[in-house]
Amino acid sequence: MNGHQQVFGVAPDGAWSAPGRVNLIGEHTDYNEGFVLPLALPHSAVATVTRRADRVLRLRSRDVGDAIVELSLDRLVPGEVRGWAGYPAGVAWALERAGHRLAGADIHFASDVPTGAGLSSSAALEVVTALALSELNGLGLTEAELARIGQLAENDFVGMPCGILDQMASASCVDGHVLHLDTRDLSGRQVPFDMAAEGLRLLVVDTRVKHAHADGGYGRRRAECEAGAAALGVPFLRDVPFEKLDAELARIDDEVVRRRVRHVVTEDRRVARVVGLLDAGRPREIGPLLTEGHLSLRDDFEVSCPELDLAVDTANAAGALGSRMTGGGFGGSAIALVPEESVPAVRDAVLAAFAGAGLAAPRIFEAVPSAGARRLAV
Ligand code: GAF
Repeated sequence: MNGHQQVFGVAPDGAWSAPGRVNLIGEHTDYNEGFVLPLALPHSAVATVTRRADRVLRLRSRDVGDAIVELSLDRLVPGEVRGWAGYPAGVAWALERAGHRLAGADIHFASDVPTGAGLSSSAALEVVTALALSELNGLGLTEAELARIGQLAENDFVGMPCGILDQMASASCVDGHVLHLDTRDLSGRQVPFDMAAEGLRLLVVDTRVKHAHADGGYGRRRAECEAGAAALGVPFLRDVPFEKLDAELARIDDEVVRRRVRHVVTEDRRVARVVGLLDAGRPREIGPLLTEGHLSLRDDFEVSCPELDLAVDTANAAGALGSRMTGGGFGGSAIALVPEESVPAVRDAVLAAFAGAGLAAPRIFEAVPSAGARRLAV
């Protein structure tokens, strides 16, 4: 399967898959212990794995050429495995650090999650590796434990200070649903999101841009949120009550921190309102909340960029019910909730707007809420 036998000369013991995601709403709330509402994409990373008798890890990706990355489980050092292999190697490292003793493995990856697009291609690699190694080593990890291992790999092995949104989405989503997740205790509820029944489509516009300051900007936003929580004397911004927001904001001297706080607190509120509308069977009405979330990310949190704003403004003007950037920002993708009959008009308008602005054509596709990580039949 997927070239595993040709590359490693042995048949795989099994195959596993983990998807990328889009976040319907709830952005930059996860590291504030707030709420998120992701759905898994049909795009996923597939890993075929053969267990080895030694402590060698051999990693190969169909998507990045022929090289096999060979590592020892006894000598995994944070920061020393560059590029895509850092994610699976980091997962092995995180599992061992959590006290699990792993057997070596030959792992072959094939992913169709667009990379660098803010669609969690890294989390897909992490979660598929964690699930495969958990099952092959009899660890029996829960979805939340798999996600935590992926996050630990990314935070402490790769060095990206992400929250838990992407890994939980990849590990736990269910097809036809969005996951209403409380990132404080990782309790969640699957909320039905049957767009087709309502004549709706969720379009993803991958702008194909990633601005250079993305990682530094993300870390700075985290620090500003921590400063906001400290100024208000709460452990996390999730603990600031929406009802008292104006009074709380008045207690913050720093104008930038004040806006960061306002985004996070209002975003948690928007997640609750979107869930309320979905539960009430009124998905069309979430559109304005999506757009409101985008404006908050653009103006208060300052993580949008001209390409994302162009995608959002153009989609809305061409008939979308609402649109927003999704994921960390500074480039990457936007989503647009579009009535079926307006899909061609929105697509054409966005393509024309990018061409008119002298930008490369964005990749536009439909996000169908899909299944989370699972074992595949080989
Ligand atoms: C990135 C991070 F990896 C997530 O943890 C989350 O913070 C997101 O940006 C913003 O909501 O995808």
